[in-house]
Amino acid sequence: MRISSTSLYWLVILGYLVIFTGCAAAAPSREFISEKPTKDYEDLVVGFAQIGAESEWRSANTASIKEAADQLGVELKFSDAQQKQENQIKAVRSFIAQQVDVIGISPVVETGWRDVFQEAKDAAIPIILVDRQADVPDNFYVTYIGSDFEEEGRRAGRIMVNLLNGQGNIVELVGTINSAPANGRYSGFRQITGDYPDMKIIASRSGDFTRAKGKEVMDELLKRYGADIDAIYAHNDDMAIGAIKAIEEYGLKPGQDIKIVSVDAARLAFEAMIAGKLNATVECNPLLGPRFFELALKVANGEQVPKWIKSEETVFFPDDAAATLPTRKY
Ligand code: GYE
Repeated sequence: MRISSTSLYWLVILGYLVIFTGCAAAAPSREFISEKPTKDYEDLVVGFAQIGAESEWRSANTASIKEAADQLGVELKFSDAQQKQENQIKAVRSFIAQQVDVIGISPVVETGWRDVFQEAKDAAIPIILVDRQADVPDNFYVTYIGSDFEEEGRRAGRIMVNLLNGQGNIVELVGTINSAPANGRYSGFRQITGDYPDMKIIASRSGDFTRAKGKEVMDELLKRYGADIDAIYAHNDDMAIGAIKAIEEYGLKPGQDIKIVSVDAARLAFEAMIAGKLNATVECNPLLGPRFFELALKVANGEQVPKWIKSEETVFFPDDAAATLPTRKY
């Protein structure tokens, strides 16, 4: 059969039309392929693996995160690990299973995170470290929001040098063993006091960042060293408050017979300074909620963020405590 050239021409055109319109109908538009929709706070689902409620600082931190989520309209899945790493690991796994957009975590200790962080990485869920660092390579988390713990330790060290005129016996109430703030505050303090051979750290014991443990450890240290103790360096205010109680029960005057420097600058520290029982507190800011969600949104939208968002902090002394207390938010 012969096909005329005109018919062939129309056949080819028809063929093109069929193929082209078919493809166009089946394929999504180009715009849809190349651009992911930008998320807003209301679209954001965030998992937060909190440590627990060991201190005033922690309670303020939890409140800040929950309030910020509420105000911004973010869907927050919040888990309290009751100070146990295994619970935090479980929480992260459950956030991965629920396919949240971003995971925030305050790692109770520095080590032991690689496997579970790798699982989040495999699921393409970014991790933001909030408040405490983890000992993992840089590419296991997008950013760290929090303090410079070594600098806090150095600040406490400088204050202690002044209080003791470079000479005296110090006992140290360490935070949770192997936690980032305990490690940083421990080494920062020594970077300063190490230059003063007459300042001796005669004991260094963990009070796990709690008031009860701070009191318990201090009871024991007072039994052992009694009035030989010139000063206490407490890694947080709660342990300092526990120690103050122990000193009073022992019959000495906290803030006078035994000088005390602690970290956090929570309201209870201001009250103790006003009462003359605490000599200084080094600030550590727990109000990280708004910053955390701001970064979580950026990260969820694929924006670049700095690797460390450092908190700005200062130190406080009894002289201004009464005037400053009303301005303190935690
Ligand atoms: O100093 C302490 C809390 O990780 C910086 O944890 C935080 C510390 C804070 O229990 O009070």
